[in-house]
Amino acid sequence: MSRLLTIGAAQQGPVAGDMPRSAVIERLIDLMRQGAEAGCDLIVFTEVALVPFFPHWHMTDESQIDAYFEHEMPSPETQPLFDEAARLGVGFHLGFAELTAEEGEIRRYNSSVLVGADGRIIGKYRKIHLPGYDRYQPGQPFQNLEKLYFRVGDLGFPTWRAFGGTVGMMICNDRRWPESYRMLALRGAELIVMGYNTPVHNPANPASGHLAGFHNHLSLQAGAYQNAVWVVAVAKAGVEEGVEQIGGTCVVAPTGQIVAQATTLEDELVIARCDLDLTQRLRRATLNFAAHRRIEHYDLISRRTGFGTPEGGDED
Ligand code: ING
Repeated sequence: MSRLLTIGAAQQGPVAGDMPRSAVIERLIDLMRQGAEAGCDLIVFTEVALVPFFPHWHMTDESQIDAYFEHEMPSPETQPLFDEAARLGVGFHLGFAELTAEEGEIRRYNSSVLVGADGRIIGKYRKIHLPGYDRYQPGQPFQNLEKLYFRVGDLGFPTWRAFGGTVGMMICNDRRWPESYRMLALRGAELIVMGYNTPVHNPANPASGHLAGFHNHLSLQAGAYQNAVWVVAVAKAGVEEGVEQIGGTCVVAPTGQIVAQATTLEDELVIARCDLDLTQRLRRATLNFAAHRRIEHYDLISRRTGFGTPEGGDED
């Protein structure tokens, strides 16, 4: 029996700095309606979907910074998206900048929520791998100040039973770290959903711009194949507030194959029918962790030679 899930990866074009949240929500509702008409069970929106990716510029005024955060989810401004999901009977994933008061202090995270077809929140994730810097970088064409504006996520890599399978989330830079996929796979994830804001130009490695799209798909395909998991990754694409971002929104099968991908840098719905049972077939064969994976043997060599030194290498 196949557990088929029709997923809409809702790539988003740029969000202009003066675009009100209500206008962005209208764009998301339009993409959600397209998906519902096409029979989608789940719509995946991108990272920090409601505002421009503000870590790309330096701010010091706290009220200016906090205007980019959601102080509650849903809020009166985002509630229409939740209401439309319930009306259409479609679940969704949404990335947003989260501002919360916890343990007597204000905390800010790069977060995402998974929402059921009834419009109720199933789970939340907070981005763990924050790239970039915690202070202004002089001389750069744009910044990446996620370490300045966000705290490291404190929820780990949870998974939830939802949409007929087991679902997990990660966010953007998490996809470049194999541990993100492995932790979710070890917790049973059959589907991983995420958004990303990825500039073409990486100021930290200026010679890599032509590889931005390749490294995006490489990370996603490797993670999907090496963990036998469906991966849906959604871009905020195009030139947003002067920063050119890659598109490449795609759905990757547990075999590592890209089964659907975006062709534009604008709002574009990419649809794929995903058989969640394919993950189980692969995990009973090549990727059978119990039968083939031997973590108790991985560090035998390094224990003999000292961690990180080649076998027979001279101890310092
Ligand atoms: N953006 C980028 C990403 O990981 C980046 C940051 C770009 C890191 C290019 C390394 C190379 O896709 C976010 N938001 O994490």
